[in-house]
Amino acid sequence: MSGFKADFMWGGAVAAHQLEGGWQEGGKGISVADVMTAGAHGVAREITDGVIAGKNYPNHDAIDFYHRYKDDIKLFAEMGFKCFRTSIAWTRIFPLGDEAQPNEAGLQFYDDLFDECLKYGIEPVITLSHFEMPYHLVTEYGGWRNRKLIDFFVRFAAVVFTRYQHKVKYWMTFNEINNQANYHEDFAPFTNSGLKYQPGEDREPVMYQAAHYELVASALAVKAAREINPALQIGCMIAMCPIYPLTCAPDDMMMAMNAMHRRYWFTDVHVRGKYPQHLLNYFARRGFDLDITEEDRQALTEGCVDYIGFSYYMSFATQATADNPQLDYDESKSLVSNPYVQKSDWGWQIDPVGLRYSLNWFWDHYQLPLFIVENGFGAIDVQQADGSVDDSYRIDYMAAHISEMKKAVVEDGVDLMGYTPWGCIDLVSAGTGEMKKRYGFIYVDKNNDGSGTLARSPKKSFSWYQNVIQTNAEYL
Ligand code: P53
Repeated sequence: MSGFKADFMWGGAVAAHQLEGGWQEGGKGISVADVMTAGAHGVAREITDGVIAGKNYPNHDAIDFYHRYKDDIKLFAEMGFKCFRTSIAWTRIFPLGDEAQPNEAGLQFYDDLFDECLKYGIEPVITLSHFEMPYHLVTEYGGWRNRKLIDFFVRFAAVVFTRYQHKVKYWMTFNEINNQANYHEDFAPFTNSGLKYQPGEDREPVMYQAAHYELVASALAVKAAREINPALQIGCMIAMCPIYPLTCAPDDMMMAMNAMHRRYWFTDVHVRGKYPQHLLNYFARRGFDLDITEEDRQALTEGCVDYIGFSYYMSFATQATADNPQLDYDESKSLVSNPYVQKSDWGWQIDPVGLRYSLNWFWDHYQLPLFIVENGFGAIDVQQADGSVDDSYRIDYMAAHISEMKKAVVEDGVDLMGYTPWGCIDLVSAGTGEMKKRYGFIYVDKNNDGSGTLARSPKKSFSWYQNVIQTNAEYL
């Protein structure tokens, strides 16, 4: 008896902009991902003003899934995937974002892609906005700081819900909507919300305003989905990095609690349809005067999500300091290294127990079905002359995480729908734009500089994961 339900959704996860390529094919418009150059660990990706000739934009061609998806899905089927999480590139459907009519070539592409999945009994799980909003909405409207984006997003959502309602049951609205809690850096505000800040601008209230419009848009999309087809299941998508206190000093504990409040209130609004009081009090203390209307509040209560999708890669730790008497959390300054866990080459803290803790945390707070829609180990893989890749470290990472996930289900009674490890085929890293930060069960011959044949080959983890799925993780 394995502990996972018989219909547990084992699969893999990707996002359109990180693997499709074909950035100008089929009438696709430019997305925010198309104006981000390649960076590295410790070197931020540059966000350019439009596409500038001569710069390296890794998402333009990515791993050419746009042309090779049939072969790739065949490999996913071989591993035994029950589901495949990807996103719909908004710019394939509405190239600029503000058009009245969708682009048929883009809609057709996803029809074909979903048909290919369904041919093998693989259920598509779809994110509507995964770091790839139309760039035109940034230049013309200022991104999500503009209320008009609500209508554009809801139009996009309604078009794809209507079109794919008989092919896709499980959806998520905004990928890792809470990354922007880290508003001091440029990456998350831009990828989440298309926000570019003026020098000296007070970033924090702008982030809260953009997130509010997104939460309203998400709620209206949920409402639209229910009207289109009540069988559709719409989730939110949260980046879960639980924040531990560095010590058991009471102030460290309070600091960790405040940090959790600041990073996870987004879930409260998605699930409960209203703002937590601690955040309203914080807005008042800071004097943030946000545009939140009575109509918005009503929309939020009518568009609560059906399940919680979340990513889990690592845990964080924090600590109270004398210069922060209110114990306010600032993600760019408040995190400390956890001495009890190891780190990946990119500094991500490896903490399988944190996954069990996170599952329990979500379940205790919200009592909604949970779906781990990303988890995995970004590492440098070395391909041998015979094409093989021994990624035993990835197997170790995943085995440890699946084993903790099993304890959460079997021992703690958490309701878990499925598990889709991130980057099931090597793809472009979101954070750094690198190819060499790999997550896949399938190696893709492509390098940071864009060279490589794009050939696919299974790594050691491929048959390992195949076995996990086949046995429903009975031996982990
Ligand atoms: P990369 C930060 C923290 C946790 C998850 O990330 C994050 C990020 C952003 O880098 O992103 C998610 O590629 C995201 C994926 C992304 C994946 O995690 O930076 O949903 O698009 O690729 C892994 O190693």
